[in-house]
Amino acid sequence: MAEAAAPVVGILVGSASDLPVMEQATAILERFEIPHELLVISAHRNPDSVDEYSRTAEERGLRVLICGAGMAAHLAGAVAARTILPVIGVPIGTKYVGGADALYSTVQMPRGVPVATVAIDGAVNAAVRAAQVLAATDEDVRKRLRVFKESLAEGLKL
Ligand code: RP5
Repeated sequence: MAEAAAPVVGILVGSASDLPVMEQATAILERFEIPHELLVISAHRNPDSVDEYSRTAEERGLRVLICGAGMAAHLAGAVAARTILPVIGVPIGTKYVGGADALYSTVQMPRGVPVATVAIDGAVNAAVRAAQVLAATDEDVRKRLRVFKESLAEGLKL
């Protein structure tokens, strides 16, 4: 049996309660046939694991990281502080303050440490953005993005 390809996109979520949103990102990556992994790992509850994951992500072959968290959403920023890989942040909307807490926590990064932040609950766009990053050096992903774009014009429901 052929071995599964090593993941090039890492999806991190701050809590299992974020999974219903963040699994939309895995669905898009599967559509683009991009090998990925998904971990529940919290900047606040598992800080040492976040540290280890972020510092070793590049040498393990990961090329883009997507981080989704809600409320005091520090996951994407904590990861971005520890890697040169591009980090895409997904602020998760919770029942409090309409998700503005997570949006501001994710997007308001200091100079030199960017987190490319999508809309509240924007896991689909995070995955599309990750595919666009990989497409810079992967013609197959470029082709799939073109097909995806055409299917949007034809009314694809996401
Ligand atoms: C954040 O707090 C998580 O990302 C989640 O969105 C929110 C609530 O987490 P739980 O208390 O449901 O685990 O850290």
